[in-house]
Amino acid sequence: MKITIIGGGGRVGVCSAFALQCGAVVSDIQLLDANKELAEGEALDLLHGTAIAGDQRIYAGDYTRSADSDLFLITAGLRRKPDESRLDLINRNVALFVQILDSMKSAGLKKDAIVLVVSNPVDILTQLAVKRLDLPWRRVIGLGTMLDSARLSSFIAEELQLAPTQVKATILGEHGDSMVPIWSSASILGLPLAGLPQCTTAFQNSVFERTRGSGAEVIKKKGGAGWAVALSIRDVIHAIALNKRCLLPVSSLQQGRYDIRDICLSVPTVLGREGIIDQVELKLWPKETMGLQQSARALKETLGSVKA
Ligand code: 2OP
Repeated sequence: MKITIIGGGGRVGVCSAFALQCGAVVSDIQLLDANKELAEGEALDLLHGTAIAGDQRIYAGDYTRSADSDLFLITAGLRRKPDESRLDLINRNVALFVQILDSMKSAGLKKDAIVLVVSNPVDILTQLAVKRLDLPWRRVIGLGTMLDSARLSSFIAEELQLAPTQVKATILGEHGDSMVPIWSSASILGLPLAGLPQCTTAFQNSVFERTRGSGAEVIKKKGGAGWAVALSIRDVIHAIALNKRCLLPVSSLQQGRYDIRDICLSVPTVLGREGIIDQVELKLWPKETMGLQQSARALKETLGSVKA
């Protein structure tokens, strides 16, 4: 499976390339970046490790070499300033994102190509991609709340001194301020997390607030996310490459689950080789469903102000 990373010279793009190299599932990783020299340097550095990591082809390229890509990973974009919300970022990123989509189209895409959007605000840009790429909505996916769910699970494990891989806490909705923690299904060893005495409402609120603010926290401390977002991206790409049919909280154009439609946000979504197989309306607490619908309203309001 050939992956072309648009923004491949940037932090998220490079970390994703490294995560995919270590995962040794995809066959080709092409780095595209406005800074050609940087993309070439990163591709060279990664190439040096192919004799150790696995038999993959890793190279810097350009749009003319991307028409045969099975999956386009779009990580290019300007980063938020620490005090800037993702949605504020939108107008600074829309022009760049539209240019990327148009370059992909003019270079040509395979009819079964899949696009994974990471650039922020990811839900809005995913919707833009559906609109402009003339691809079936099932082939355009946003990273959505994958990273938020990983952050929440990791913070819970750290605070409660549990094994992080055994903590399953999901966030749905917007990858942004209106994201919704799904405590009704949070579990450890498949058992309700709420059963732990330390997992009080106060604990839940504080660990969620930390999660919601951690994108900005990482930006403030080191300029932007890289490692955990790359692992989230790797999991989505491997779910597609290996036709896993697993359920992930990724963003896509809603078709009516939870009574939400015509906006991109994250609901439980079955992923396989053809992209989105299904969106699943798993039962939530009433306040969680309302939170999801509020998230949809917030995103629709913003979408209305986007000039593209
Ligand atoms: C974050 O939350 C990159 O949007 C991503 O850090």
